[in-house]
Amino acid sequence: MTRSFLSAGLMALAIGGIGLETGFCQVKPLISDVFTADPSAHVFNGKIYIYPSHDIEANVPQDDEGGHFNMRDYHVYSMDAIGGKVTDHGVALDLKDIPWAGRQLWAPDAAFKNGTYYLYFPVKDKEDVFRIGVATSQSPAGPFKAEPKPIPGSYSIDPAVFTDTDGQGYMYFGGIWGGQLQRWHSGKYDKSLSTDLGKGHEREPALSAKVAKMSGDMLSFAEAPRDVQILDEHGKPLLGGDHDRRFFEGAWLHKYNGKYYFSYSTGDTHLLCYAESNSPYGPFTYKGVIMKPVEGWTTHHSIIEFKGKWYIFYHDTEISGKTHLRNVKVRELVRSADGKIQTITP
Ligand code: FUB
Repeated sequence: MTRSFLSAGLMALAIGGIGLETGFCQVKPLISDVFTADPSAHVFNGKIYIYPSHDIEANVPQDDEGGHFNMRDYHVYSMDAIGGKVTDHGVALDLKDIPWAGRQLWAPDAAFKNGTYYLYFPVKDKEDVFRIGVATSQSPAGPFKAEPKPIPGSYSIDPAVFTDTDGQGYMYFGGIWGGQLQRWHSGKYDKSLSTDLGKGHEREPALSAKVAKMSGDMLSFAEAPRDVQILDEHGKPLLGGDHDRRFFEGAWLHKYNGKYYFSYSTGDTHLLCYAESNSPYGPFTYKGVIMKPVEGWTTHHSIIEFKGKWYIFYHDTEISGKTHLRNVKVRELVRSADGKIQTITP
């Protein structure tokens, strides 16, 4: 349950290495008694809360759609300090308590508004279509109670809810391949469409993550989801064949010095990248790689500010060596004076 997370001396060197690529820092898993992944971190009431996926060995054979990621509940974790004790608050939400859910509780996120905490989660419904649900609690640690239906108009995976400085919430979501985003091409779910990487569409604009403004009660979308467009250095949309830069899954949004930073995983090329905009809706301009590939197929992260420093939470497969049994980690995110994020080599 409790781990200190790094080899302090080495990490201090890495943190001090502004302007250099970090690559020599040994970061330990934050949690080692269960497998955890996709960590969405937030600061609530002066503490860090982590909302990860809870990986289990469900003995489902690996398939192309991620059937082996067959998770059944969520735990919430908290920390008073980076490097301090990690507290497991127990089961925050169980699949059996979500009336509309079928299988596969994937990467969640959380938000707070007007005294209520919200847990957002993707799960396949009883027709095996990913939808995004929401559950509420009076405590950031849960337990959370799921709403009886998924968020109307929601689909695909990996919700990330960003609350702007004016209090307005936005949900970023979507994931290609196992996340089913390709099947929503027409606005309706089309099972006959392949979920692969869009062969034959390499020269077309890449599939986008989605963003929607949240309603005042944070339980629904206030508008139809829009595309999160990512442009290259010439102002042209990234193409489907640009596998090192285009969006795949695992969206996150943070604000730094008045600018919006959209970050995401490139999936099959295993990078965490980021793009910048003056608006939460984008368009975002591609800026670079935040983290090179970790051990394991998936890579997924969140970024928070805590006590004046910025941190990236992410996962790898250090403990198990298996792609569906992951462990979360944290390390400092370093920027140069112009806001550029330094690439991390895990
Ligand atoms: O944990 C299941 C899926 O793997 C997540 O939803 C993706 O982001 C990837 O990390």
